[in-house]
Amino acid sequence: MSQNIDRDSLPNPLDAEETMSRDQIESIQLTRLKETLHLAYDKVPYYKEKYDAAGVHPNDLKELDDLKIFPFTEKEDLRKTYPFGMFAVPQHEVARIHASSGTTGRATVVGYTQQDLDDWAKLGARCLRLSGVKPGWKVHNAYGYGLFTGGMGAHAAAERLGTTVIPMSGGQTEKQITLIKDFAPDAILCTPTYLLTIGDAMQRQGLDPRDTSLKVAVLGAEPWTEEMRHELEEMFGIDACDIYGLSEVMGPGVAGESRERKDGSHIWEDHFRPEILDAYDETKVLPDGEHGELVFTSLTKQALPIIRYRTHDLTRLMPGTARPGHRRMGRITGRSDDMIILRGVNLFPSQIEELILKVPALSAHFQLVLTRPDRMDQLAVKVERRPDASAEDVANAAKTLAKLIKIHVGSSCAIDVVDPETLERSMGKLKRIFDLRNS
Ligand code: DLL
Repeated sequence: MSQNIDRDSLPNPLDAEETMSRDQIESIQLTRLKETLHLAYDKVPYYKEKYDAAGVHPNDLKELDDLKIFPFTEKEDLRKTYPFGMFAVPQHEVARIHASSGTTGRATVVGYTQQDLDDWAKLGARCLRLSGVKPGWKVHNAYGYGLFTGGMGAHAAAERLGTTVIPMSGGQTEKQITLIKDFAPDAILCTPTYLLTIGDAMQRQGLDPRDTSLKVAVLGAEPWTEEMRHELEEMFGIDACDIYGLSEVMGPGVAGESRERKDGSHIWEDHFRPEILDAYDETKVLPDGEHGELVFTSLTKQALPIIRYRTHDLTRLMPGTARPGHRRMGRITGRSDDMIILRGVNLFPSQIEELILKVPALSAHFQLVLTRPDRMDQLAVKVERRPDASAEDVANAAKTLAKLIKIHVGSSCAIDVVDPETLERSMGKLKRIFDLRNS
């Protein structure tokens, strides 16, 4: 390459909205919320019918708090109107379509105008910048390209920031490693469990992941814990930051985390209005700090305005820090549809991940297997031992983990410590729960 310059000298200005005060943000939110409600009501018959049936009208919104009188939108609404029934613009104005396959039922289809794509890239770029990625850096993108929003969403974000993007996509782990060695990227974008897969595969090849050029990883698309952050940071000698998003609301980039603070992801509130619902009573909107289900309303989207969309992700809202006008979300502790109810006790895979990583002989590769022998639900935690753990370490580890789960989660379960490399590896979003109760 000819003439390399000092990359730190490249301009990297914040968007004006990133530094706005809370009052300024809320004033923008109110204006945009009114516009969005009118757009949905006027252009999407499904919204009109729903609002007429509920006896509400966009003009009923006088202040931000009035949002709570409007009905929710669910994934099911998008399924019912499959494929394009909730689009608010004619098809020729839709510049791109993505879809999420979901595990059950029809795919949900989402669309973007050119302006939507532009906003998406801008917000994704804000996230990467906040996570320490700089213009001029090389960015290895291992989110899957295609209908999934991860690949193309992260790609556009990295391009917008002014980085050199390596559009590797997910899978082909050996090739990922070759490119990381040869192209020497500064940052990697992928799911946390896929970064673990890459790190493991490097170690198997006799490479130390700490020797790569990587400085930052921006990880999301699935729940992960502080313990997993620590694991990956130690393994690669990097800073690992969170990025959050979902296709129905936009894709990756709805919220992003600061490299310096690592204190949760800032939601870009000039484009989205978040709410937290009581997980047991959906009519109750909870105050900041309280834990419940995250709900989003888009404020600028043209092709697919989405009002009070129930994410089923469980978290809480906290005041902004690195970007004080924009609130942060805590880690997603689980999805309400990923919750296992085991003999009356609720538990999430992330709770088990947290406990497994407290036991030194156990690795972060685990699965939860549910069965129902004799009509009694049973949970087995299958977890790989670390390669250097002795037989004695393993025996103790199983007992320790069972005890930790009993104390912290409140249920008994079987622990099956298996050899390294025996559980299926993640290539993107990892499936952790295997429910064999009805098979
Ligand atoms: O996963 C978008 C995305 C791609 C986000 C790449 C970040 C990075 P969906 O396939 O529609 O979109 O899945 C959305 O994934 O409701 C959460 O349950 C989960 N999720 C996404 N980001 C995070 C995160 C993309 N940072 C669903 N932490 C969401 C925890 C996450 N869960």
